Amino acid sequence: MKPRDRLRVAMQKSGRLTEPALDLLARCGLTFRQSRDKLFCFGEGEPVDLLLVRDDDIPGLIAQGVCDLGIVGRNVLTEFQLTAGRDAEPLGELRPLGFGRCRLSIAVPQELDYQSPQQLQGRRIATSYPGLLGEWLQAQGVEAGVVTLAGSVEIAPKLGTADAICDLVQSGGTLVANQLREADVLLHSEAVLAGPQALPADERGDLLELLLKRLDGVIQVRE
Ligand code: PRT
Ligand code: ZN
Repeated sequence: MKPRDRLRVAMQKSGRLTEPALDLLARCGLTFRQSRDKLFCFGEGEPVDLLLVRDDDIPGLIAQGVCDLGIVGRNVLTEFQLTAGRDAEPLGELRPLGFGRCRLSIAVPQELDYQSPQQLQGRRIATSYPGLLGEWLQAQGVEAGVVTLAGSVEIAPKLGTADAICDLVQSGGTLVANQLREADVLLHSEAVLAGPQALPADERGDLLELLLKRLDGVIQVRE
């Protein structure tokens, strides 16, 4: 990658993390001129630009060096770290950001008397997080079939394509609406600032330090 003198931050274009992420950046004193295609936003005050993308693409964009930082759910970042392969640039969680809180949980049909993960032995579990689920099953010593679905995971038990699911839960309303209940928590998640483990060696390193300092100030005021 060529040395750059502007920092590029990837964030979700449209979704749960968009408004709180923009709000956080504004509190850090960053303002942006929105471009017409709304994919790239030029930073007006500081040399920090935004790339607006799908949340799932954020870790890959950082790993490829297209962006320097990203605001993304820990669930998406960790799944990338587990599934990207050994050659991918290792990413780190630079700061937890305190919004977008949820958990990645196993949920089972309401009538199932769930006592332990061992009851999942030989069952099929639908998820969009095969990496995180696979790691957890292995840690529990459970062998189960992992059915990877891109979305609408919660209807898999009703359709008969899975016996249980592993999905994000916030209020629990979606589970109740689908006659499921939360049985075990795999990961507590929130939005995080993700970045490479090593600071860029050009001006972006100084900018990143400045941004982290402001972020810490903003987060402290909130707490
Ligand atoms: O288009 P793009 O791919 O960018 O968006 P997306 O649809 O993949 O993501 P989005 O906006 O739904 O979520 C972005 C991030 O917000 C997630 O990766 C999580 O880190 C975080 N987050 C916080 C959540 C939730 N809460 C949440 N409740 N993401 C999803 N949900 C879904 C969940 O999948 C389930 O369908 O909401 C439902 C459960 O909510 P409750 O309140 O009924 O329990
Ligand atoms: Zn997504």
